[in-house]
Order: sequence, then structure tokens, then C-alpha cells
Amino acid sequence: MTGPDDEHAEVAAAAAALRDARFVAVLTGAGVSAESGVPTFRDALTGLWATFDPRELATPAAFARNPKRVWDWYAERRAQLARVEPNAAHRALVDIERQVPRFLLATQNVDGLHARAGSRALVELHGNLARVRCSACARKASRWDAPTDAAPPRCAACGAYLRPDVVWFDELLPAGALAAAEDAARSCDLMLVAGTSAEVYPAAGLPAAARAAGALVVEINVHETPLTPHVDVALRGPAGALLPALVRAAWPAAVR
Ligand code: BJW
Ligand code: ZN
Repeated sequence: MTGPDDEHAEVAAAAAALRDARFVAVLTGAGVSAESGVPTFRDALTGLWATFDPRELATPAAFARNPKRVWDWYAERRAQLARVEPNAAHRALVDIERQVPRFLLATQNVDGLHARAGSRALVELHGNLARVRCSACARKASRWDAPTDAAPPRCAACGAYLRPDVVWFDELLPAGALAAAEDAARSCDLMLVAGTSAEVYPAAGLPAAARAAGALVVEINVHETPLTPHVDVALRGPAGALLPALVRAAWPAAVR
């Protein structure tokens, strides 16, 4: 069991490492946006996969079987994003980026909230829900017709269905984004892993790569994850409280 004093000591230890780090890499997941009101995937009652079957919505096979169902589900989630704002966790990561010499934020989130908060050195490993691309020729679409009752809108160039520019199961991650995240994992001195269940690969392998290369790995999560036994410091609590607490403890004079 850990009490408040232990927690304070853990935050202080992580903050000291953060202050001394030359290259900070960060891996985020849906938990970082939970306090903005964006649902996570695997939380038992509130996660999207508690209500929806990912095999029917988040795979290329699902889109081939029922493109309209998949289009509509993502269109609904896209509309929800217009009603949410970045939270204190997103903002604290911007503060960290401004304080350390080298920084990379690799996010699994498709909600665009890190960019909206002001993060600059950012790679989106699983794409971005706001973007739409052709399912055949990959051309990006900035506008599209309303879907019909039976089908998603079509690509202006080749006529194939449009789809969300996100990474589904069984699909490759964007090569440049993944390479940048892997480079950062190999080169950083500190990796923060915040709000991810660490169950989806290859992103879930980044903390182990960082640790194998000698980095200190700090996990921030409301629950234990499969990663917890393998990190140096596990901070248990909401990212919207713990990340600002880390920033305040590392750079007391620089709090905005
Ligand atoms: C808080 C909080 C608060 C809550 N504060 N914390 C076996 C071994 C290795 C790999 C595989 C394998 N079997 C299959 C694979 C491959 C597969 C995979 O990893 N599957 C596993 C599930 C087993 N991976 C892939 O398919 C990837 N591609 C690939 O491997 O390509 C190679 C290949 C090609 C062809 C054939 C075979 C291989 C692609 C993965 C794409 C993932 N896509 C999704 C959907 C994106 C679009 C959409 O939004 O719909 O990405 S799935 C979903 O999971 C989404 C997320 O980015 C991703 C990760 O989830 P995340 O962010 O961790 O969220 P949760 O909900 O899981 O966790 C939230 C956490 O926050 C929890 O821990 C909470 O406790 C915590 N929390 N509130 C702090 N306030
Ligand atoms: Zn096309």
C-alpha cells in the first residue's frame, strides 16, 4: 500500500529526473483525454470497447463488410470532438516541451487535442480522426458529400469510399511517425507513459525499448497496467492532476 507521503516522494523522484533530463520522450493514450470527456477504449464501463465491438468497427475487414456502419460511427465521434477541449494534462505536456532541451510526444490518440493544446514535437501514431482519406488511393479529402443511406461519401479522384485517416487493427502505423517514436525511445533519458493500457502494439513496446536503452520510465495511470511491473516509477492517479504536479515540482518558478 502507498499513502500520500509515498505518492509525494514518487512525484518528487520523477520531477527530479524530469528536471535533469536532456531528452524527454512521452507516450500518451486515451486516458490523457478522458478528463476532456473523450471516452477511452478499454475502461470497463465507460470505454468504447465496452459497448462497441472493435472487430466490427476498427478493422479493414469491418470496413469492407459494412462501410456505412463504420463511416457513421467515426462521423459521430468526429462530431463529439468539436465539443471537447484540451485539459490540464495536455497543457502540462506543452510546459514540459518548453522546459527540456529535446522532446518528442508520441500519441496513440486520434483526437487532435495535443496539437490544439500547443504541442509541437508531436507524432500521431494512430492517425487523426478529423482527417479523411480515400480507402483506395489514400488521397486526403478536405470536404466530402453527405453519405447516402447505404454508403460513405466517395473519393473525388477515384470514386472509392472515403474513410477516417486512423489506424485500424491489422494496419501498419504511419512509418515516419513510428520511426520517430522508436528513435526517441532509443535516445531519450526519460520516458513518460501516460493514460495508456499499454496493450496495443507496436506502441506498447516503446517503453520497453526506452528502458532497454537506459532511460528511466515513469508511468502515469489511474490503474495498474501490464507495463506497471516494468517501470521505474508508477504514479497512480489522473493525468490531469499528476502531470501538472510533476511540472510544478520540477520547475517551481516556471508555472504559468
Ligand atoms: C487514465 C485516466 C486518467 C483512464 N488519467 N489514466 C499480439 C502481440 C503483439 C501485437 C499483436 C498481437 N496480436 C495482434 C497484434 C497487433 C495489434 C495489437 O496490438 N493487438 C493487441 C490488442 C493484442 N496491433 C495492430 O494491429 C497495429 N498494427 C500492426 O501491428 O501492424 C502490423 C500488422 C499488419 C498486418 C497484420 C498484422 C500486423 C495497429 C493498432 C491500431 C490501434 N487502433 C486503435 C483504434 C484507432 C482508431 C479509433 O480511434 O477508433 O487505436 S485501437 C485503440 O487502442 C486506439 C488506441 O490508440 C489504442 C490504445 O488504447 P489506449 O490509448 O491505451 O486506451 P485504453 O482505453 O486501452 O487505455 C486507457 C488507459 O488510460 C487505461 O489504462 C486507464 O486506466 C487509463 N486512464 N482515465 C490517467 N484520467
Ligand atoms: Zn481515391
